[in-house]
Amino acid sequence: MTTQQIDASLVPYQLLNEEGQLVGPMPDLGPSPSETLLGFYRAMSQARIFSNKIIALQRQGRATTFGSLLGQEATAVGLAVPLQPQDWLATSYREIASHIVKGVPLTTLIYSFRGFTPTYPRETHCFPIQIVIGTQMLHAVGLAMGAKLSGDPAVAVGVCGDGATSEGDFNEALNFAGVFQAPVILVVQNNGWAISVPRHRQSAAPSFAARGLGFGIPSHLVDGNDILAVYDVMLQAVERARSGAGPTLIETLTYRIGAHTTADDPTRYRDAQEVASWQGKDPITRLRRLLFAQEILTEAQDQEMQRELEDEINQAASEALAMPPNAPDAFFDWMGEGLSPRLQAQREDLLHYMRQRQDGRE
Ligand SMILES: Cc1ncc(C[n+]2csc(CCOP(=O)(O)OP(=O)(O)O)c2C)c(N)n1
Ligand SMILES: [Mg+2]
Repeated sequence: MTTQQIDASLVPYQLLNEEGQLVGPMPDLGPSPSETLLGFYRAMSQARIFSNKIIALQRQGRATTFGSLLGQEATAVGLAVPLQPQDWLATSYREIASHIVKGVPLTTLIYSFRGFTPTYPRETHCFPIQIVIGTQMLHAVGLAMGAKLSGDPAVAVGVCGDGATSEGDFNEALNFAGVFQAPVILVVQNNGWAISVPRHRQSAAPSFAARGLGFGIPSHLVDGNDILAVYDVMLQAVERARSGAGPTLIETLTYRIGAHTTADDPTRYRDAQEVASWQGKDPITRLRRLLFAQEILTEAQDQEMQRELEDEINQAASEALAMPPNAPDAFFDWMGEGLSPRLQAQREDLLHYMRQRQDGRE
């Protein structure tokens, strides 16, 4: 199926159904399709183990508040795989798996969830998670425009949630991207909820993808629990942007299986049956079924892979927990190439405040 045939209607584009059966042509998986599929499966499994690990660390008082990734692994991995090293990624807190695919080390991520300045390697072209809802969509459009104006072949990707679409920033980002034909892909990860606010409170539009059309942006509604569909649509959108054909909006329809964050209790506002019905659409189970049916993976190999991933994450956690805290003003060093006079003054204010507190204790 080509981009033109995929539309923003109410039927999400799907290639791998809930039973793990192919219902459309396999997308272009490169020279070793089996390896690529195993890579998808590995990255999604890793994201789930990572999420469970940080939640466990938070419960032990060793990590900060954390938003569960459970159930949303296909979107996060599928959107990141088609990106090249020079491409920019600006996401919310729900796309840690995209950051891992983009090359951010596990130790750096875990360290940041201890509450310290995230020291993402510059060459990953990946911004640390954005907590201020929706702003990263503007950042992505700005990065894309910067690339376009300087003749750099990079594209940019901005990812936000369904709740973020009600922010002015989201609408400004779409409008600017459409008018100036920014080489950007804007992804709405629609997981049904914005903390306790259900999706129908965000927009009366039939889909978030449908809203893109009003901005003159080609838009697609995709099954967000189907990694093949997310990857396929993203691959085409990245090629479009890189060829100078402009922006794309993608809505990935998924579901937040876990709590909003470790500070939330979703049993107070949502129906257990709704959660159970989405558990039956699990993105990892779906791909596992396909891999087993195509004899790309066996039960024993799967268990071995899961063990290796657990070991890798436990090892990274031990390293991250042993790292000394960076200075509270370190985040100024990661804001950009040098500091503006205003930011420099803010840094000095912070240092002054910290000295005063220190003096007060002595
Ligand atoms: C500008 C702003 N307003 C409010 C909040 C508080 N807040 C944190 S998460 C959240 C809900 C976001 O929902 P959604 O965009 O659907 O993302 P999800 O958490 O479901 O991935 C809100 C309102 C915030 N972080 N930033
Ligand atoms: Mg949401």
